[in-house]
This record gives sequence, C-alpha cells and structure tokens, in this order.
Amino acid sequence: MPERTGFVSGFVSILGRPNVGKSTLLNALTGAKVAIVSDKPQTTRTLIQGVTTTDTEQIIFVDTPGIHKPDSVFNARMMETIRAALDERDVLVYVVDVSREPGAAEWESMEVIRKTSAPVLLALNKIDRLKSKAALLPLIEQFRSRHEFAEYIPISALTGEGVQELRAAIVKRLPEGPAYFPADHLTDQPERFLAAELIREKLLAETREEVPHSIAVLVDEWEEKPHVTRIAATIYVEREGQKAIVIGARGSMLKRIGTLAREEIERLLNRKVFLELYVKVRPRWRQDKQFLNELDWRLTMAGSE
Ligand SMILES: Nc1nc2c(ncn2[C@@H]2O[C@H](COP(=O)(O)OP(=O)(O)OP(=O)(O)O)[C@@H](O)[C@H]2O)c(=O)[nH]1
Ligand SMILES: [Mg+2]
Repeated sequence: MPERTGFVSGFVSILGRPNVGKSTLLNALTGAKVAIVSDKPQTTRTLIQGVTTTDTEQIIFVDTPGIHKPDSVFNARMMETIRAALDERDVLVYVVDVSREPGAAEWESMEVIRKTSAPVLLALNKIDRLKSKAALLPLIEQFRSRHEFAEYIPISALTGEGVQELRAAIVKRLPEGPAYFPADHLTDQPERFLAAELIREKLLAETREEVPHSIAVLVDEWEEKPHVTRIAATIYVEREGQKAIVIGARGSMLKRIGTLAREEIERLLNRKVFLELYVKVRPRWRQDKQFLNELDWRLTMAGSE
C-alpha cells in the first residue's frame, strides 16, 4: 500500500444475515442512532446511510437488509437493495453472530461477497455472549475455510468492544480522497422517514410472530407549529387481528407505542412533538408494488422533484 499523507475517504457496506447486529454496529460506528434495531429478523428494509467524519477521514457506511431467501415482492426488493450496496465499495464488512452456529444459510448468504473485488472484513459480532473467547478460533477457521477474508475481527456492537479495531482496519484500506459530505452530515434519511422508523421500532419491540413483518409505517402529516411539531402517522397491518393487537385492550398498546416513539422523536428533532397514530388494514401490502413505492423514501423524493 502506498504511503498516505492526506485525508482518506470511502464507502463501506455492512452485510450479513438478518439479526446478526448490522444496524447496532452502524450505530456504534457512527455514535448516533441512524438505524433502528430489534430482536426480530428483517428489521432493516432499505439501505441506511451513516457517515462519520474526523480530521483525517470520512467513512460513508451503508447498512443493508439481512440477506435471506425472498418470499414476497417486498423481500425480493430488499435483496435487490443489497446488490446495490455492493457496487463501487472500498471495503465490505460481513457480520456474523458468534453466539449461533453457522450453517447452510450462512454459507449461502456469503455468496454475495464472493462477487465483489473489494476487501471484505469478517466482523465476528456478539462476543459478549461467549463464555470463553477460545471458541472464536475454531469459528474463524470455519469461515476461513470457505472464504479468505481480509481480516477477522471479534467485536461486540452492543458493548463497543473491538469496534475501534474494526474501524482502524477499515480506515487502513481507504484511498486518499475528499470529504463527500460536510463534517456534521450524519445520514441521508429524511426526518419523516426517521420518525416512521422509530415508530416501527417500538412496534417491533412489542409484537411477535408474523406481526412485525406485517407492519409498515408512513408519516402522513408533518406540521411545524410555534412550540411543537405535529406528526400524524399511519401504521399499516395486513389483517384485522393484527390491527387489534397493535391497538391493544382499550387502546393501551397504541398509547404505549405512541409515548415511546414520541419521546424518541423529540430527542431526534430536539423539539416538542405531538404524535397522532392511526392503524389501517392493508391486506397483502408486501405484494403491492405501488404501496412498496410509497414506502420507499428514495422513490418518493425522486418523484416529488
Ligand atoms: N448480546 C449482543 N446482542 C447484540 C449485539 N449486536 C446486536 N445485538 C442484538 O441483536 C439483535 C439484532 O440487532 P440488529 O442490529 O437489529 O441486527 P441486524 O443485523 O441489523 O438485523 P436486520 O436488520 O433484521 O438484518 C438486537 O436485539 C440487538 O440488540 C452484540 O454485540 N451483543
Ligand atoms: Mg438491521
């Protein structure tokens, strides 16, 4: 590698199976909450940008939906999204969960990284869950025997252990280049989308089985008043039974979700928020291309120009 004296910058995608901790890692690397996190697989549904800038470097991270076999139009779109995150990257970070034995699904999902020429770092995440770090060596060998990664780095996205080492391994591989964004730029996500995501995060934490996958949230109204921002959002579900779950007994669930989401949106905007939530049934929305377009802020923004 040539001696580098100047500012370095580059694009880094974070990939891996659902639920391994990619979004938690993005938040740890950027020191901010740019992506929502949950214990349910397929939490992330789109590319999430998170930028970190120091005096010497700028890294543009892109968090991706977990790699899985698509079973709907919606999931097929998520997988297309992942392919978009592979083009012209300087470094890839492939994340695995060390608290789970890797299997066929893991090896299949690794096919994605074989097609790229960028160096791939293996982030062995959730080491805080291991009783002994001795278990890491055989695991690393299992991965190495299937793919020669540029580096193998044990981390805990949750506690922060190893995250600086991972960052250093990334920076080492970045080319000299300019800052693409101002130093305070954190993400490209519009506030409306971030607010909808925070509402969805609270819903994911409170629901189980098929309900989390059936939930979509859209912000309908956003009004800046003198002392408060008024936000109206609709929670879409696929069936009446799911609507009843989301509303809860005498509206208790919806009220709890509303309070939790409002508090976090207030922290995000640094402003008082008045949040109105509605619940609607929209059968089979995951197969509905037009609705999927409405959910995709990158498409809606392009359309509004
Ligand atoms: N113990 C432990 N849990 C973690 C760690 N990193 C993430 N988690 C948990 O793992 C779960 C999944 O985390 P996410 O960051 O949402 O995972 P993801 O890979 O982005 O998942 P998808 O978006 O569904 O693909 C959450 O419950 C996290 O709190 C870690 O280092 N240690
Ligand atoms: Mg995620």
